[in-house]
Amino acid sequence: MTLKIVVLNGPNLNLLGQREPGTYGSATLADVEALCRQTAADHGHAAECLQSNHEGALLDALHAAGAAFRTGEVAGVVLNAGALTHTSIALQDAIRGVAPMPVIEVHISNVHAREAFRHHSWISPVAAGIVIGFGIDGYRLAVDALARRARG
Ligand code: CA2
Repeated sequence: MTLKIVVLNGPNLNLLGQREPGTYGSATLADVEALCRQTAADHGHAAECLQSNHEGALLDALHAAGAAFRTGEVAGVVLNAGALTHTSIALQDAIRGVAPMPVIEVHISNVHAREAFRHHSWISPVAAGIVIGFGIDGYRLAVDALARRARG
């Protein structure tokens, strides 16, 4: 059965590939989304991708994914919440609110090798898994993990 894998990217990730290549690499958001679509397709699934610079849009997308998870249409969510990772209790509440839908937290850079304010995540305690520091390949690993998990 074809399932949807929802890929959510938060604030400023639309700038990928345009600035700070030393930290985030040279791939663009379009490259990330193409990688997710291809990885999902390799498993017979479909990636649905959204990037937003607005916290509320990410909350709405999580709620919508949770409703579709309950009807068996969605396998789970890959979430790179950007800097909201370090600030947003609302995102933690939303992920709790859609449990048991699996949400995999992704970070392109190794946040633990960076500034101390990036070391804490409000998402990690409620994430099904965390992929950190593998560049954009982390998205492939996360989509792959959700597809394998859905297989049971
Ligand atoms: O490493 C990651 O994926 C981050 O989630 C990226 C966030 C950062 O705040 C987190 O601590 C770690 C930043 C996303 C902004 O991306 C940019 C890309 C290119 C140029 C400027 C920002």
